[in-house]
Amino acid sequence: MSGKPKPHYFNGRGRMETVRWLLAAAGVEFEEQLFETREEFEELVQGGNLMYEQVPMVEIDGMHMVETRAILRYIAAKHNLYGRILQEQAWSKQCFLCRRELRFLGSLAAICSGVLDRVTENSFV
Ligand SMILES: N[C@@H](CCC(=O)N[C@@H](CS)C(=O)NCC(=O)O)C(=O)O
Repeated sequence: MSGKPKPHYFNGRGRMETVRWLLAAAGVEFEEQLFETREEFEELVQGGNLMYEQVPMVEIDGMHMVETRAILRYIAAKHNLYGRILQEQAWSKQCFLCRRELRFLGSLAAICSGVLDRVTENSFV
């Protein structure tokens, strides 16, 4: 394991994107391992380092960390981005929870636009 954190994820933003943002905000360089195929993901599963057979997984400080929120908390705590006092922690929690909702709304918008495309295709509009 090199000194740099190594995030493992599918080649897309998904659940890893916040981890990337946080590492960038902390000024930490990282080397990503991105899968292009399901087979590459399965290989990682077979390697036995995914506690729940799911990604995101980040190799960091001798660990193979999984669970997005646990990863975020670890990085934030390590780089003093978690908030030193309760008010700062409340502020960061507000930002984090709002980001989760934006992600949800983004997914919803994608689904809705797919539905709209289908409605439009099947109508005479
Ligand atoms: N609770 C986990 C959920 C992780 C999760 O759902 N990962 C998906 C990709 S975003 C996955 O690895 N799926 C594996 C599969 O579909 O076999 C977290 O927050 O990290």
